[in-house]
Amino acid sequence: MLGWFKKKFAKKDSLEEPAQAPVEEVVAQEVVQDVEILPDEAVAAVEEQIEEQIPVEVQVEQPETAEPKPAKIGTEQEKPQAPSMFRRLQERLGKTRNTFVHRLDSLFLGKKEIDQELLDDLEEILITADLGVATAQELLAAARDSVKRNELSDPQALKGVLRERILSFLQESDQPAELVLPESGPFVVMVVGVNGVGKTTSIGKIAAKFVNAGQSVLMVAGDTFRAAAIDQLKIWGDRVGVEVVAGAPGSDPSSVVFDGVAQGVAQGVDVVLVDTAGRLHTSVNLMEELKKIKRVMGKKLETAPHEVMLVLDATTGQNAISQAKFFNEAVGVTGLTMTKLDGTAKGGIVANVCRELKIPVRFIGIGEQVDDLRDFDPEEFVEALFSRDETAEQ
Ligand SMILES: Nc1nc2c(ncn2[C@@H]2O[C@H](COP(=O)(O)OP(=O)(O)OP(=O)(O)O)[C@@H](O)[C@H]2O)c(=O)[nH]1
Ligand SMILES: [Mg+2]
Repeated sequence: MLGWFKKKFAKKDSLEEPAQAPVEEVVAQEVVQDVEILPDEAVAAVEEQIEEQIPVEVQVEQPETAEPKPAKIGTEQEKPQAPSMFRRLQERLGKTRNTFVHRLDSLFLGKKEIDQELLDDLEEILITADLGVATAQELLAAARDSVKRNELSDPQALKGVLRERILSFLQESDQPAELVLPESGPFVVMVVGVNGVGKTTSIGKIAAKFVNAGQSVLMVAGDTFRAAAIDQLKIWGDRVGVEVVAGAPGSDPSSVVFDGVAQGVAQGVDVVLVDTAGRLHTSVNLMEELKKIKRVMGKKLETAPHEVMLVLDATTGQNAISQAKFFNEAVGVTGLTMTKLDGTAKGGIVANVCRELKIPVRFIGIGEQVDDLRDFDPEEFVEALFSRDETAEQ
């Protein structure tokens, strides 16, 4: 099943070819510089719960794939010869493919039967790919079962079993789009997550998706903690042609969000995307602030937010699970965006997150360009992970 974006909004055309990418180097640099170290005293509640698990330093690993020079939106610049969307996904998942699927292939190569040694090696590969211990055990149990029941003797067939199981984990957390989208009025998405995971960038990319699909969008700069955070969202607003509601740096985020939702309702926009801080002043509890923001937007529009989207950085591996549990407890997470899958060999975390949390993954980030945020499609994801390279080249 497809997520709400692809089901309801995506124009068919926009799924075939990537939109023009407006990421300007100067902005990318600014964003990188803008990432700060999480102060020890800050986000006290987060630290209490997931101490030593939050990434204290954001490492922006550059994808290895050479990218065509991005074009700006609204310019006549020729579109680069983009590889197919699927091929690109496959390329960007390259690190995970190398440490997971390619290792599986080497493991099975020349093996005629499934023995204990093979299962032990398999376990190690599954855990290295960050599928998580429990998920890995479940996959192994499924494999052992099949072997016991004599359904499996060929190691290559075992790969098929793993693939099916992983797909079922990804599909388990999926849900119909209708459960999320409002019957009328703006669709309000509150975006949360610890610092540096890619909230603001993802909001910009999601805004671009809606704009491409012909929807009217408003973005709200609910991260008032740093002036640079407001500027960053405004830059995205300029790029994708979307208005940004912002207050003065240091102003009360809840009141900015209230005003933003009010403006969205008054203007009758289709979508309101609310950015929030990943950290706050030392004296302020982030989770309490987020709860307040959520409450306050509900005062303006009773059903809002329709989606509390947690952004998780795939490079943080298993910490993503703890973060999700913590945010879920505080503000009730209804959808996930997994960013930076291009920068990690641990892409198995997506399956682990789906299995552990049962919260649907809406989008995956596979790079820094505007079209590098992909609607999450479990079947496409599994296919991109498991298929042979030459399949993509056909
Ligand atoms: N390679 C890669 N980089 C990404 C992806 N998503 C976001 N980034 C980069 O991650 C960095 C942090 O992104 P932001 O959007 O500023 O993160 P944030 O969560 O808003 O951070 P705070 O506002 O500080 O809490 C930026 O350099 C982004 O370009 C992705 O999918 N892949
Ligand atoms: Mg931000």
